[in-house]
Amino acid sequence: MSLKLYFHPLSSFCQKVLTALYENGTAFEPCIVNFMDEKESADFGKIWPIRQFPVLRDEARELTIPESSMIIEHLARHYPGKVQLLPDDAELAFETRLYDRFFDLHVQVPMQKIVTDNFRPEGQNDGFGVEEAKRKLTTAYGILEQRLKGKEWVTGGNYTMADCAASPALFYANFEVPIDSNYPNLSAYLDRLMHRPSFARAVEEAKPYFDLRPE
Ligand SMILES: N[C@@H](CCC(=O)N[C@@H](CS)C(=O)NCC(=O)O)C(=O)O
Repeated sequence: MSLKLYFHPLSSFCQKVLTALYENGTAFEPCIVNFMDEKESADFGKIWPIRQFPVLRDEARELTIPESSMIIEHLARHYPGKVQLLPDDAELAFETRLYDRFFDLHVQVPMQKIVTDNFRPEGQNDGFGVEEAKRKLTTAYGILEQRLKGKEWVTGGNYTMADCAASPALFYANFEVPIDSNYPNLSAYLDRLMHRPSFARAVEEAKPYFDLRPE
């Protein structure tokens, strides 16, 4: 098989890429990496020394691609399917990248800050940073609430890479700062994302690992 994905089912950035793969039924070999296992972690470090997943290996092109957005762009270009994850139209492609960046940098990053604080050694937590991250999430929700008015997907009528980015970002962020009745457009959007079969499948596959998440 030409494509190999190094990932973990619980990881939000990995779920973003899994959602893109499932959208178009793209065949790939799943390679789950367990960072708790020293050897698996060291072996993965030989593939991508930064040691962050997801990473895609395209054997046919002899390419190793890190970064979730770059992986999805690669899939869109070389393994296209019925769902155009990156639109041909230059303006729509720009908006897709813009909102993909927005979800990664302004939702995923603060969400990760809050979640990973739970794994810090005792006495080394960063309460100030966590509160700041919660404020950033609230600001991001406000922007998205306006943006999503009258829109099915974040760039309009078509589902794109930006919606793949939104899915795990909002799914996990909602546990940290609830997307409540102050955000009717955003919560309806999250509901649509959750019911999209591609992301629903990624969540289902993550469920066996949910007890690894902090309470
Ligand atoms: N910018 C990267 C972020 C990837 C990322 O943060 N991955 C996390 C899992 S969700 C990870 O590998 N964390 C382990 C670490 O940073 O040591 C992307 O878009 O792929």
